[in-house]
Amino acid sequence: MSPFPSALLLLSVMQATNPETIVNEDAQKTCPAIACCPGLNGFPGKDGRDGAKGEKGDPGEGLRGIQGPPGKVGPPGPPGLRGISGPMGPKGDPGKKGECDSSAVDSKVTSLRSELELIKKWLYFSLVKKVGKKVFLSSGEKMSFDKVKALCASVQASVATPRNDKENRAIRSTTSELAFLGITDEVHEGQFVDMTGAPLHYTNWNEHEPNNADPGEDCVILLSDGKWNDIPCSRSYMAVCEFSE
Ligand code: FUC
Ligand code: CA
Repeated sequence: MSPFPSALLLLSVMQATNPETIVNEDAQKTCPAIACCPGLNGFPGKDGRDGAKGEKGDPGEGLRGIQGPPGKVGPPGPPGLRGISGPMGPKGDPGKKGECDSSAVDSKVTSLRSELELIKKWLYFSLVKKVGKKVFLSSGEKMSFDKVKALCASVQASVATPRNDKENRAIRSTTSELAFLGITDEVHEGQFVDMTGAPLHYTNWNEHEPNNADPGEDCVILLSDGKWNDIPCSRSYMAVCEFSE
């Protein structure tokens, strides 16, 4: 606040308390008494309201404080990928010998064997043909040669392959349909072999066969009279498998 109003106030007070001692030439000329003097200034008013907030100042130049303590531990993440299997453990101790009645087991095995033999005899009545230790059985379904191979392999058998007239007739009698034999010349055209790749010692080709008439006649079927014809392997014929007893 300027000091001027305070000095003016002091002068005014002095004039008011002792008017005769104060020489004021202007006042004497124009106003003879106190009543003519200019009014006195009042006391300063109250402080005004706070002004608007100023802009953020520049960062201070003092030294930076030390780093605060670490924050709280966050929530656990999702589970990771399964790890690789560990090495195989050591072999375990031998188990204790089971307590069982061996004579009861023996008699059960004997009864199961005789029941199995009986069931085989029932099968031999029609579906299954047995020659020596070989058994031929038709699935009753027609399919490509690859599927016949897969089907026979799935029952631990192979595609029926006659080694003599008796076996050829047995295979023929398992079905009234034309059936694939386990014989092909897929590897070397004209060189028919069995399923192990061995050359044939027995054949029963029809007249003028094998003729590879349809290029790619690499498989063989058993005709209704028991003779053989080469045909394409992709065609569907009856599946007949052979089992060794
Ligand atoms: C004979 C056979 C062929 C085919 C054709 C219709 O030529 O050799 O394989 O079956 O007939
Ligand atoms: Ca042919």
